[in-house]
Amino acid sequence: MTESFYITTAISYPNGRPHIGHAYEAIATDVIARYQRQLGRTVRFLTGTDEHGLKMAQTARGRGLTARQLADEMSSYFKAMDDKLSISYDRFIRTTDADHYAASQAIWQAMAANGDLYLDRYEGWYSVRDEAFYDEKELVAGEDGARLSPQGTPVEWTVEESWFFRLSAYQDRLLAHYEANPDFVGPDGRRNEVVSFVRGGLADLSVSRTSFDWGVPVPGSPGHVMYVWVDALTNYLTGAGYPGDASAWWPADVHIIGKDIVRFHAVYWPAFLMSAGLPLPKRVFGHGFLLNRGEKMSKSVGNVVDPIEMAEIYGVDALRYFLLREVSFGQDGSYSHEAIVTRVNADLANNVGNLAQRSLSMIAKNCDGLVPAPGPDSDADAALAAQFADLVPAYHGAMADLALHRAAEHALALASHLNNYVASEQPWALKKTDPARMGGVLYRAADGLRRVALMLRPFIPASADRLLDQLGVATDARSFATLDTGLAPGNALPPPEGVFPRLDI
Ligand code: ME8
Repeated sequence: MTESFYITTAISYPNGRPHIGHAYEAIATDVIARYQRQLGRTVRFLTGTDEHGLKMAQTARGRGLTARQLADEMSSYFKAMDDKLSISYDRFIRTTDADHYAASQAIWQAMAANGDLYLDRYEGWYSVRDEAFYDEKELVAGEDGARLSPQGTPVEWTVEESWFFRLSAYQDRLLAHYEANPDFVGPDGRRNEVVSFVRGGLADLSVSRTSFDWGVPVPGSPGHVMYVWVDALTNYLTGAGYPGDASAWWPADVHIIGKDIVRFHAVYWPAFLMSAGLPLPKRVFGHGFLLNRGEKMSKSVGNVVDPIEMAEIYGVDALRYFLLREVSFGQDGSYSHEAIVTRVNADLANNVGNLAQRSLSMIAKNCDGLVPAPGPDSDADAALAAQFADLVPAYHGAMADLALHRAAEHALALASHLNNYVASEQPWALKKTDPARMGGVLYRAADGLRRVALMLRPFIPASADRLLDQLGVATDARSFATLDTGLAPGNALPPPEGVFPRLDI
């Protein structure tokens, strides 16, 4: 049996079209999923849309639609974005799916059976934009003196009968869990925020609403629908087969989410799971926000850039590569047209593309298109091998730490070393003097390119596969298990063609 790996994105609110922040999260998660598959693991990758709640109900009303109609329309754009961006999800879940209602009601009943739910009256501040309840002490003053959530969104005073979850009872168990599992929340800065939030004391959480009906009905409590975050978080269990046998996938290996929703995933979610007697996810990782030239984007500000349009302008792999290489995973990052063009041209067109161009066209011209024989190692060859011996483990280490930008950087460093190797070994000058050595140099360049392509494949799947096609690597020989299985001398290669077009400024 191969080891399994279960990975999820946040599920997005389909109250508008997807923006580049949604694309960023989907791509990052996809890179990890593809990497794990390439390691030989059996991966389940879940993504989808979070369709209930007041925000959806209000947006729909504003557009003269039912919430269901709005969700149907917008959810299809999220799925189309994923398909456009080569997101290799195994299921696109919608929280309006029938099995998700069953899972949400089952976890509710498990929490109730554990004595953690009670009926009371909620009086407090609610932000529809964040779908979150806030304490008075968390609020900040807006420019006109109005109360705003810590995220800067409007809040309204809410009074209604509500079911409560006994979150206060979980403070010690949560703190013990963070202590015993230092990797549970990442990156470290987020973990510290979570720990100090929980140390500050936890109030019980309002977990049902009666003022609207767009949600999962609370079992046995007519008029109550679940607070949207209860059903939203449960999507991860639905995707694993809960309330049936979920053990093939659950607990999840990692939830990839944005930094603004770490509290929901690292405090509420583990408490719900503890209450229901279910194992906790192994890791919650909060990535940073993507800013347009340093400015936060949002649907209300109106500076949203359509990720599908961007993929059409730059190319899917170029966009994927840029976002993952340019932004330190876990930190905020900025993008601009100039930054994309500069990065893609330097790394893909000039570095990897140049290496492919040089090595493959010389093999086509000077070796009859056949993979040459490596011949004995020179000192330069040993130095090149030493660089691989350093950087390949560094790449895997960075991937394991979710330092995705660093993993890409290591792969690119190898491409640079290979270009330098070709430049100093000058195979073109060896053509007349030492054709066997020319073949040896080209062999090492091409085989190095093969390894770089395998390492970049999670980031730029289509382009890496085209490189591997040109290197004559069989489609079933593209896992990391084959990394050290060199190209077979004598194998005939297809005519080379450019894979990384240079972008125009
Ligand atoms: O939060 N840059 O949905 P959502 C990077 N439904 N990531 C961003 C971003 C940006 N500018 N803007 C948003 C929700 N995100 C809930 C999640 S999960 C059980 C429920 C990220 O559509 C955001 O942090 O507002 C979140 O991880 C995801 O996009 C969906 O955001």
